[in-house]
Amino acid sequence: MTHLRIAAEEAFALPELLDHYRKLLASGAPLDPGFLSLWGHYLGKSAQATALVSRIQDLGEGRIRDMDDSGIARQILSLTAPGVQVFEPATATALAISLNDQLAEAVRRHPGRFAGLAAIAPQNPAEAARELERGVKTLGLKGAIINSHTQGEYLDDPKFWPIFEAAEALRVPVYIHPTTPPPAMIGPFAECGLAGAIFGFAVETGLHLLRLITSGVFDRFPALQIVAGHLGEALPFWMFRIDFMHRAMVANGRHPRIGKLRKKPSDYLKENFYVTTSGMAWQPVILFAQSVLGVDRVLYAQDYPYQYVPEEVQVTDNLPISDADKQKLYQLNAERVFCL
Ligand code: 1DF
Ligand code: MN
Repeated sequence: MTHLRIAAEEAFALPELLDHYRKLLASGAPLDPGFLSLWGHYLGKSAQATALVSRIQDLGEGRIRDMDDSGIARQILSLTAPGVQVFEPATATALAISLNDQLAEAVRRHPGRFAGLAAIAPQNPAEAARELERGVKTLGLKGAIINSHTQGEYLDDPKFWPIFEAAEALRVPVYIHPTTPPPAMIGPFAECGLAGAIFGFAVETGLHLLRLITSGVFDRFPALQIVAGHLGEALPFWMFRIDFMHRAMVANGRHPRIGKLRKKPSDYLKENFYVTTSGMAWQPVILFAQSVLGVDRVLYAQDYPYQYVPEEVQVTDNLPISDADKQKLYQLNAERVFCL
């Protein structure tokens, strides 16, 4: 059986965003060291950086050729990290609107090959909620992309909850994609070169996802669905201990912000999260995630163009699972969560 493969965490950037990044890098203002480590590198002169920056801006024939070469029928496109989240609120909000318009245009040109998530600027939560609604209702986008923390702030802060309220009402998911740790966290990662996709991304984003659970976001928004990459940023591996320690901390009142929840932390992970295989083309961990979250909660992603390996789908094609479960992984789970 040949599968229709949908890839759910596929990055793009556009000249307008990269121009803003260049301006920020050249501004002489104190820069987030994580941002500098990402875009100081990619907008530099190395051949690897130039090739990536060329691929990431292609929303047409070049990208479709790469998809054909790697067996991908359709990409769910999302604005690359850190999106618009590093700018001041007015700039970020306006930029998100413009980039979403351009994304929707690319999807209209290639409706069978692309779908997209709306970029939003959590810096202005009310405007972010409004842009998510416009993105879904007017532009036909399929959810929101948020590249983890926004200038050191996390979405468990109730000031951001208008975004979750909108997502829940629109019945669309929020994809929480990694970025580098914020200034208060990055030091010990950056000094040894581990702040990026190699490890720092997952630590920071896993923390972010867990904060959503322990702060009670899903008791307030029980229908909210979060999509996380990299097989849940290691949270599935931690579930037993998190449940155990959460129970103990609630019982002994050890911290004011670890309080009683309606369910166990692992229950929210199973009921309010989808995880994708982005960057994790490795059978043991995919099978592990399926075994603890269920085959309906794990979907395929490639992490194009950052982790573009043309023959990579062989790994998932060869998983020792039924064709029916493989179709869930490649196609049906994505169609359900993104309402394709
Ligand atoms: C990297 C990887 C950078 C991913 C990303 O955003 C990113 C990287 C700037 O390797 O530097 O999204 N990724 O998701 O694999
Ligand atoms: Mn990614």
